[in-house]
Amino acid sequence: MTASNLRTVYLKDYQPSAYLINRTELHFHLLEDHVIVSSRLHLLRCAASAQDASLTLNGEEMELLSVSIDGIRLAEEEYSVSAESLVIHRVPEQCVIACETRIRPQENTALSGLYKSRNLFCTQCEAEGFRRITYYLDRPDVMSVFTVTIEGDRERYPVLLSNGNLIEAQQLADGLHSAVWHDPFPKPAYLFALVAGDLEHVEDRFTTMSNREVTLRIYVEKKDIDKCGHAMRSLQQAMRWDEDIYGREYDLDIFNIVAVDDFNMGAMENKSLNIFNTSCVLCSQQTTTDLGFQRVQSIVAHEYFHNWSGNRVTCRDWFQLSLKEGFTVFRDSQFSADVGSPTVKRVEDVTLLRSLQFAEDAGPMSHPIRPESFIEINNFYTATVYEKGAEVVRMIHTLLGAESFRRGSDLYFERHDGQAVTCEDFVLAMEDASGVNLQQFRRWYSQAGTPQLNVQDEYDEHAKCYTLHVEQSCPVTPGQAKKLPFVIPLAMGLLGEAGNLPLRLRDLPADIETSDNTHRVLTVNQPKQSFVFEGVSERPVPSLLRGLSAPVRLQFEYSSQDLCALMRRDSDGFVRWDSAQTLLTRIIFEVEQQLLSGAAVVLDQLLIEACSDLLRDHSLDPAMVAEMFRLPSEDYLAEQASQAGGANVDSIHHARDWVRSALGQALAPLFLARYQGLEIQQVDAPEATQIADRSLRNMCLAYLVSANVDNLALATVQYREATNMTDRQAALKEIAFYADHKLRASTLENFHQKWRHEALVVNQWLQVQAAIPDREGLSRVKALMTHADFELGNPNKVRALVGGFVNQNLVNFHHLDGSGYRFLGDVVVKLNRLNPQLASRLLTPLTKWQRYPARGTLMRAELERLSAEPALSPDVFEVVSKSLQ
Ligand code: B3K
Ligand code: ZN
Repeated sequence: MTASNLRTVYLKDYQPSAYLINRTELHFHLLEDHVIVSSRLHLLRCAASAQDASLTLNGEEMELLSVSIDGIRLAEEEYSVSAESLVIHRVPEQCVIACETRIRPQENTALSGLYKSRNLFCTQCEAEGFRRITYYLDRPDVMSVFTVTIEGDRERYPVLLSNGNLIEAQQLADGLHSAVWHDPFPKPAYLFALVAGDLEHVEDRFTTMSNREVTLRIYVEKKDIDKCGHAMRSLQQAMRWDEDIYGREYDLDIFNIVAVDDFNMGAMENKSLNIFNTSCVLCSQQTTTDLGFQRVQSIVAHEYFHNWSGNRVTCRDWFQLSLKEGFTVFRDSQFSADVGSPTVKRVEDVTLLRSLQFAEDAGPMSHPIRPESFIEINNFYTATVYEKGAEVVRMIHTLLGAESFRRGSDLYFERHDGQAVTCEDFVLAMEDASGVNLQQFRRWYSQAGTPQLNVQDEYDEHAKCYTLHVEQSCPVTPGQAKKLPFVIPLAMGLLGEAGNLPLRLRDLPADIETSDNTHRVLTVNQPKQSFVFEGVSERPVPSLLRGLSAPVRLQFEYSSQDLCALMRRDSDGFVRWDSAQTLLTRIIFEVEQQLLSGAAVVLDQLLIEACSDLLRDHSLDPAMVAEMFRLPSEDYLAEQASQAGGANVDSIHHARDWVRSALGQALAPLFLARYQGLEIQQVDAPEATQIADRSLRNMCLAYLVSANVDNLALATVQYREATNMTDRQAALKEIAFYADHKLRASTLENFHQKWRHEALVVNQWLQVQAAIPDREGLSRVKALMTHADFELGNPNKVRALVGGFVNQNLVNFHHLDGSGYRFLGDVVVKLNRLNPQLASRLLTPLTKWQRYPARGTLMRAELERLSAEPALSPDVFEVVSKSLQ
């Protein structure tokens, strides 16, 4: 693919399809070096386009064996085939088009369409993978009822699965067998799935709210059959939750999940046949960290929730992707908050949003949650579409309130069941059900960039009046020079000496009452606005943007004392954490300056005191204490620094290390006391209290080791005696980062020996090593790429090792000799041929060249080198060319 034959697709060009496919019949004959696919498409021309009788079907990477209309084979001059389509010149208004094609899943390294993951046939069709299976109208607004027959070798592929219900299974001659699946729900091709292989399954049941019995199955390789319990429980929990909170019931008698090793992302919501990356299903205390368990729970729920938000109501076109993804991420984070700790969940989500999405919004790929154009849609499964999309739905929830929001979602599902719709339809349903006008709010869908809120305050002691002056702005983003004001819900409170103050807002209609009179949500919708509070008896510290009530950056001149006050005493748990983060970030930057200028460096006494109180207070949730001690990542710090002019990775790294070590030293006895005091009982599956205790305990360990390498003795004992992967991996990381060469090598070797048969644990082993920030960083990664356990064809391994290096090992990736950039460029060149989606995702760190003044030229040079590569995939081409603009 070269730039010349790449096409940009625009939202403004959307046209409804000229044809419908009411029914789709597929037959797959699975063979060892290819697959024969026969299709029968029941086609109907829409009246509006009756003048043109030609039909263009999408199709890539396949060999057409025959095509017929209503049983009559077409002659060669009646159709034309290109690398991307099959054009049939004359098609009757209603007919059955039948195609026979040959595809080669065994050679499909892009993992899009039908491919082989080891001995397993499986599919990934979203966004445009179905066109690599057969010629089709591969667009989400063409919805069809599918009947699928799969025929294959009985021994090699005893399990044959597709969407919907199994309606027939047959033993055939020559060791073959077949299965016929029928899905009664019309669906777009991107939700089609097929699996064939030698799998075992666990089975359980769910009784729906209207008393229907649903069979639930999780299919995995035999060796993993004991690792499915957590995913199964999560599925049942999610099904119940969706009934309770959204009134959504499951609609078929069977729901299957299949785990595959080679998968481009986490999981896929195919109708009744979800396909998952093994990393998002399999769990055991021995092999999976607590974070891993939580990830499985939320992804199982996410994919299940898509059954309504995505499948029953789907997207009209791919520009509307956030319609299903933003909404479903919002739903899965509500679920995780409900079944766990809401504040911890919010902290995790905000951390992700700020480090990934804010960075994306500030970079060359910045786009609104509903993009206006793309070259390759796979490049738009982004933090913006997913995470910012979820924030936009969250703001609607805040503005409407839970009850009206539920009425809005009921109306949306009822109005659009079985349809392919737009973001506009979603907003309209919310407006219609609530009576709230969202006209100006809609700008969140069309304007890119992270808005900035500048807040100043003023206190009139005499009049007891406190005023917040709020100003909003939004930076220029590619193609969008001018922005109009957003609607920004600003959740807030005011903190006084004895706690949060009651709020009396001047000009607020008397009838608006909130249950908590110390908490309000202000609506910011002008470029500049002032909010006046009356009867404020003392000068308060404002507690702003509680829960990150909008995806914006907040600027307020807090003193360190203010931040400590909020951190200790605000009633809002999120603001307490956020104030700690702001303070830590500020201190790291101060230390960075002191280290650079050679000035004496001392740790702020205020911070030490506030942190020591946190450690002493046993009434606090240990998970929150751990979060408050978690230093902002180097990547996030670099992003913050770039907002203020530019980032220096090396000095950020040293300053962050210095702060951790100084804080560790200042509070060593307290860290040790908490470390030793948190004795954790081992049970089968991790419970919330255990997870919380473990996270604080391992945070204490990290500070202790930073303070004094002698404390590695604690890590060594913990590594040896750990009864679960969370503790073992935490200890391993400390040893890998800080131990001498001998201890590091022997521990890593021991870990590998013990776990080399568990692919997912080997990935953790690769990832830990990829992130070690010592001088040998890059050579270690290069050596590991030749290790027998590394495979470039397996996305999990590439993400662990190469992704771990370029995203987490900043000092090595950004080495001033350019070797890190060259390394990434070389990997991307190889992957560009094998797996373009993966290649283009790995490139993200190079796109941030504007952040690093001293390195920008080198980073750009690597992008230039890539842009000169022949045969760039559309995926890589789009990211490289937009980054160089
Ligand atoms: N919908 C899929 C993502 C598909 C990505 C295609 N490149 C998983 C999810 O978001 O649930
Ligand atoms: Zn999704």
